[in-house]
Amino acid sequence: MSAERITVLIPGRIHPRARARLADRFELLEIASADQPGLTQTQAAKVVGAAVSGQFPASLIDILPNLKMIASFGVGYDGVDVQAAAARGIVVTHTPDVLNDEVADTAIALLLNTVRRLPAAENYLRAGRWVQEGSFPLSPLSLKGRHVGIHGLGRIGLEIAARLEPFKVTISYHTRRPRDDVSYGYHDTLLSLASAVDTLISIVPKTPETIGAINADVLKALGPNGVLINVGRGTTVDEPALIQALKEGTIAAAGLDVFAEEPKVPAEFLDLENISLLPHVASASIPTRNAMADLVVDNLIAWFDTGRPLTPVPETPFKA
Ligand code: A2R
Repeated sequence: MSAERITVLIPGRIHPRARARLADRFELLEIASADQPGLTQTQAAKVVGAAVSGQFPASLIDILPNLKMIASFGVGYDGVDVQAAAARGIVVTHTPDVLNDEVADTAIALLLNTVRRLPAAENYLRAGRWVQEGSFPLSPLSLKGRHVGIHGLGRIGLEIAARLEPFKVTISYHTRRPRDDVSYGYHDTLLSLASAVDTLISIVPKTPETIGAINADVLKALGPNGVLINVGRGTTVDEPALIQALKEGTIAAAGLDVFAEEPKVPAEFLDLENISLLPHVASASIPTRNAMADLVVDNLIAWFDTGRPLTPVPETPFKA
């Protein structure tokens, strides 16, 4: 199939490098919002591929009779209705692996920031308080001797574990199925993992099962020396339960890069000193986001040139 005259829909904004490369190769149809596409029937009928960073609901899939492929930006693809796509035989791709190192690096940075209160220490220096008030207070917590539980030991979780090893912490994990290629201790429930460890790092996708999984019981099990780090999806954490746990000392501290309703962050988090907050930047370096953008485009090109997508999601596997 020639790629030259294929129309690719872009609902909302996408990385500029992805847009520029797509414009070189395809006819682009850009709409402001997936919710209110405002397409004529003729326009909708021309759309064969799509590139998206964010939401691609079933309501949009339904009005595109000739759609064959949706290339989603990011490893998590919870914004795309993959069940609706799969039911129509539409392939969905995502951008796994190219962001593993960046996200794992950020997870370790956020862990150290949270445990050692390094952002607060820098703010203290910048505010001139070192000169006026003397040394920054000692951090109540240390990474030394901790037992870290990883919630989700997939592509990124494994890289986080590898980076933790030189810190001489003990490592355990919870996934639905144990891995046979690691020697870390396995727990078949999240509650069991949280009871065994004092530090929990979450890196799981947003699914019906993971929504609210880190709840009041899990936080209680983590305990008063407990530290929670979330670099996966904000919806995994019951945010009101976490706010209460941080206020009452049920756990010691938390570090979050992700939130349930981004970019909104609950105001109570901002008032707490025992939390370190980042605006969903785990993969947000120029080189890594460029690699993700390239994989979006390369998936579309590969699919239309060879009929074979590079990185389909498990729900829409490639079938020859
Ligand atoms: O449960 P398993 O054996 O399929 O292991 C996966 C685990 N996982 C879960 N663990 C506990 N309870 C669940 N309900 C559950 N669902 C999934 O999460 C696996 O170890 C891990 C996901 O790994 P990957 O599919 O390789 O994803 P990757 O590339 O590490 O990214 C993780 C997530 C993305 O979906 C984005 O939402 C976020 O990180 O950036």
